[in-house]
Amino acid sequence: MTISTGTQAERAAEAFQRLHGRSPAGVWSAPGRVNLIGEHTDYNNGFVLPFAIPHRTAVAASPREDDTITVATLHDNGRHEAADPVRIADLVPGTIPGWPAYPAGVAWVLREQGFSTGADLVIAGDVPAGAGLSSSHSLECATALALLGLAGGQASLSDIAKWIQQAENDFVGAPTGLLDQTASLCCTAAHVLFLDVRSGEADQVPFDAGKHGLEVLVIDTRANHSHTESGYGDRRRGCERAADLMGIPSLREISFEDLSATLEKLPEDLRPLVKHVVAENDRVLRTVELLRQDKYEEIGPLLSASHASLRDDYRVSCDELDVAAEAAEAAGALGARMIGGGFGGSAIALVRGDARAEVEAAVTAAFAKRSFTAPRMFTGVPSAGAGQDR
Ligand code: GAF
Repeated sequence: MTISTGTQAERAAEAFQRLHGRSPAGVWSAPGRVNLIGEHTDYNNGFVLPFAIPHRTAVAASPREDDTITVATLHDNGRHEAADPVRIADLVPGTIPGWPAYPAGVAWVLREQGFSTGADLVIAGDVPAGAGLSSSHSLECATALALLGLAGGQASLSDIAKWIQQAENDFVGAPTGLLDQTASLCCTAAHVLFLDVRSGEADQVPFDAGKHGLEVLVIDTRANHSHTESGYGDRRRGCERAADLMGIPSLREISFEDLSATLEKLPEDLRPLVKHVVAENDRVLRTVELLRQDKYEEIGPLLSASHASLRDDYRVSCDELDVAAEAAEAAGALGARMIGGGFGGSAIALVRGDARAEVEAAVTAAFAKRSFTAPRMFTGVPSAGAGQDR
């Protein structure tokens, strides 16, 4: 995986200096995430268990006198790409295509919240795009902190997360939940974040796989994914229809004990969706319990059960994700699963440190055998959440 020289904050600050001929007023950055378990549960008011990865997006920023936002992003080859400048007053949902929609959406939602500052923004990051590791949310979180910082605005992290969700849903047009931005904003090093989306309660659970001789191997399958396409929204609407039919606010209200009885009352096409969500919530609770008891190896089967459920019931996996999970397990991983929205992106495998090389080789060989693009792998180390770098 490419990691550019220097921290992303340094790269962003240097590029800002080059482009604008002055130092930025500040630099803010936010990480991508891995979700250990709890997939497609967030928009059902359920449980998630993410950690932040070391890969980050940094935004160097300075205020402007007018209400214009300029954005430039730095590529790995050192070149930059500038978006068309936009006036904050003119921002309208659905009108900006491609990556500039993310920072523009944040400026739009902050305007709606009463925080409006024209700004020059320069972005540098190493969260792989389209890899299901939340590169777009890391950009949105860093942008939100930068614009709020320039405006002198104060807001709680949970409010900022909800605003970013609104920007993503209404401005960008991706019907995503709260998992990614909450992870990027609230995760801390050496912990997984146990978030109950219904209550908003978040608990930092210590997570040190290394202490147990284990690693979370992240496998970027290089099969690109996108949440603006219909697969994600279809699943979300199916869940909402099931909750409506049951006369409940969300699928979170269904307990694991009541699952079988509930499924009988639902039309056949909705049953697999409900089964996945209710069982996945239960798997998150069991994972947290095992981690608290220091029984790390025992979470392996829960990860694999999550993958099977996402593949067979929720049907959001794809060949590359299945091959990654199967090859990792066949080579000795204790458990493996796709992460994020699916239809591409990344998987994780829980591996013993001494089996890592074998697992990596097996996944690489399985991909070559199927003529898939070679995967990229790195160890997922729970890292710091978003903040101001300078
Ligand atoms: C994507 C979305 F952005 C999240 O909100 C979440 O629904 C996830 O897919 C699936 O758990 O990352």
